[in-house]
Amino acid sequence: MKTKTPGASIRTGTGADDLRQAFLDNLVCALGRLPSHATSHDHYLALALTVRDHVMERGVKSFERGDTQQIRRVAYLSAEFLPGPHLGNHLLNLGLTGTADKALDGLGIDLDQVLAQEQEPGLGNGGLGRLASCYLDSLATVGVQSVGYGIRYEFGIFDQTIRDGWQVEVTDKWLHGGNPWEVYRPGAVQEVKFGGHTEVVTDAAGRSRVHWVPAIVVRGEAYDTPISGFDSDTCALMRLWKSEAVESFDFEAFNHGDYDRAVEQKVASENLSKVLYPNDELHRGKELRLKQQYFFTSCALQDMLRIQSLRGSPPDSFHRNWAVQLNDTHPAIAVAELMRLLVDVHALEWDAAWSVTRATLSYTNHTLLPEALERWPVDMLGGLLPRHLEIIYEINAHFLDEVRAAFPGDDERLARLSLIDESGLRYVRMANLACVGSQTVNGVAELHSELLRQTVLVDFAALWPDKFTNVTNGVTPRRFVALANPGLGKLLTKTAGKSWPGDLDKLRKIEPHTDDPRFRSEWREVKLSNKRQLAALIAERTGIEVAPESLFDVQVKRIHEYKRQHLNLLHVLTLYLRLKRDPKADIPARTFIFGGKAAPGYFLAKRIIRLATAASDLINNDRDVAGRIKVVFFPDFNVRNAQSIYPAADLSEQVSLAGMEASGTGNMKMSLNGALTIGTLDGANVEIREAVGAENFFLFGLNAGEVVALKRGGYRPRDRYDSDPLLREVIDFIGSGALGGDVDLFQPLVANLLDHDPYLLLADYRGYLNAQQRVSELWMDPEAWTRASILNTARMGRFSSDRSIRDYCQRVWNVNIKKQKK
Ligand code: 6GP
Repeated sequence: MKTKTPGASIRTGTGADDLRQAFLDNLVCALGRLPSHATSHDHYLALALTVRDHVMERGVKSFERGDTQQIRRVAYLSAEFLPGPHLGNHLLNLGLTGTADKALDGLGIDLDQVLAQEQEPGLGNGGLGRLASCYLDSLATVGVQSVGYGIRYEFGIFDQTIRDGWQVEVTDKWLHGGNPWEVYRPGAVQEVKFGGHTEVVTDAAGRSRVHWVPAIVVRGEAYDTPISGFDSDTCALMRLWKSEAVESFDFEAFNHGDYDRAVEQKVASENLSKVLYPNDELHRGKELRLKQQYFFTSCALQDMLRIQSLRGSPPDSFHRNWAVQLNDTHPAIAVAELMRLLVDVHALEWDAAWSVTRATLSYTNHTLLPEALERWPVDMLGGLLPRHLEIIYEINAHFLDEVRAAFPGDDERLARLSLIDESGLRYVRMANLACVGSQTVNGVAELHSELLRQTVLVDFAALWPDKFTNVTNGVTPRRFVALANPGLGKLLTKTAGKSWPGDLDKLRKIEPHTDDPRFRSEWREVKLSNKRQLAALIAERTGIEVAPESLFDVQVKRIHEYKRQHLNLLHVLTLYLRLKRDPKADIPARTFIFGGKAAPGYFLAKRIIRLATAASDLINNDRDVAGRIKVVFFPDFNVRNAQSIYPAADLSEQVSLAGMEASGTGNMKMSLNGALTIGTLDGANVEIREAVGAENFFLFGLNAGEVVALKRGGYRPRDRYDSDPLLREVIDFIGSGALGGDVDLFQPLVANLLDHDPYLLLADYRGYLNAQQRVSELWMDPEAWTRASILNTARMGRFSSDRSIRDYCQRVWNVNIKKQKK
């Protein structure tokens, strides 16, 4: 019998008394804790369970609506998610922050202390995973039915500590204190096969079918985390898969006393979802990584088929039930897996299945870095997924026929487009597979999408120009402004009304106040207060005292040569040397703040961290500098720490070499919080500069075209060094042993810059110094600086992830947005 979900239940009353009662009930009944004995962590768990009830209720109702209305749902397949702490964000979205504060206050409990207890799920490396989480937030907010499918890694990204100036990786333990947000779904278990061989069999209708006889089968168990939307009755679901053995142990081996073998299978199966791979080169060609990708992709597609069959919808209408987004190529095996499920399991004919597949999938590319383009050795893929290799070959055969028809006699083009790289050891090219199997292909900023069409995917763009589009990234203003920067949030609400978090173009309304001296001074007050808070946190985490009145110059992101943290450090050290030479130099006080993790196996990135910490030690303790510049390496940059750092930034460093950063999203978060950007024409910087106005952005450096031309013409970094005394001085200083006390320490960095400089730091050095000089000059005029800061925030509305999601709905998913108000 079908029953309707009930209305508001007694557990989800929204008054302070209701919340307090539910909180106490959870403390006692769900956690078994006496209020008098409960710790802050118990309080966190009890409040989380209380808030979860509210989110769940909305989730169930919105899911039911999706079923009755047969709405096309969006499935966002992503190997990474970085949601950040949930509790504060849910309270904000539900409009319950004040109520919860009051409810706890009545019990003598401090909400902030409770919020501080949450361990964030670090299930991603950086930009790509955080974007996935911003998108779930926005999907829920704009009212799109959606599921984010991924992996429930037992160990996420490592925690970073700094010891003797070096990054030390510490195991992440996000699940140790229990995870109150997730719900295990026994009804959604899936089986995933690996290895073995295929056979041709005759089915009941007398047709031949391919049957895959696997060597092993693994269970995928679903864990659901609801993601609330801002002022919305729709919830998104993050459904993460955990791998388990089908059988706990092998009884036969057990009975023969072979205990190791008895549990071998179990251990191997569970290893699948054990750990997130850091995004360095080491994962290339790692079999376990391919297993992870197939594991979650297969679980997701099988789950989608299961859900649609509950709606009574047949497999050949899969594309009408689901729009599936491939977040980079990590889930690209979906192309072959969906074909396998439709043809082998659900008995569709090849052509029909292919139409369905292509009408379902779309692919987003997130990087042009050649080393990040995934390809799997044919033998490895065929060994793990024998049926998929057959399917890939068949897709390729059809596809290459199409290419031959379009470009007769062009064998080189054929070789480039082929799903199989045959130039040496044979590989399956995952980006090619994703392009062929998708309806739409997009990059993540205008420049990036353009470069995709001109370089990495140029042959696909020639073949199918209409397949290509752009969706510029966005960020959620809920977490990154309203939650992270309540001071600014209040001022924005006072000036622009309360709807801005759900309608970010409303920020335009503050623009007329730009020249109001009172508004400016309130604006400065908010920033200063954020900087005081960050200064306190910096003192707590690093022992370094910084002046809140100084210019906070911030570069926080993954450490990578192309992002050029070392260019920033060249500037820092140039300033330092200038101050040493000329203690009276007119340099306004600055605090340089760095943060970010280096992939554990990335040698030069780790040296760059060491250079930052060495500069920090030297400069902060030099009496001649007397605190005029300070350098901080803020350890363990993650979502929670980011929320403390972005609101305090005056200057946002976005200095990647043009053509390398697909989009960037930290650039958006800081500008939205009133920081001015110093940056190159790279990724979304181009569009941010257009939006905020060129006069409110410090531009420098080569553009993408000039980079290509310079490299083609034979770039010689040593010539730059020879011809620029300032540059020579700073590079010699780094190599001198004055930093870190060891002459050899930075030789690899110096040699890299002088002999290769693949990211053209030396070419951009002068332009960067000049732009930094302009920064200092503007900073010395606080009124002008404040004006530019206000305009940055006012004009960033289009970088809300809500806009990105609307773009996807229109250009990619063909999904209507009907926001239902509560
Ligand atoms: C990142 C890009 O480097 C960054 O520019 C972009 O903003 C972000 O994706 C979101 O689109 N890429 C990755 O993190 C990655 O792993 C394979 O790409």
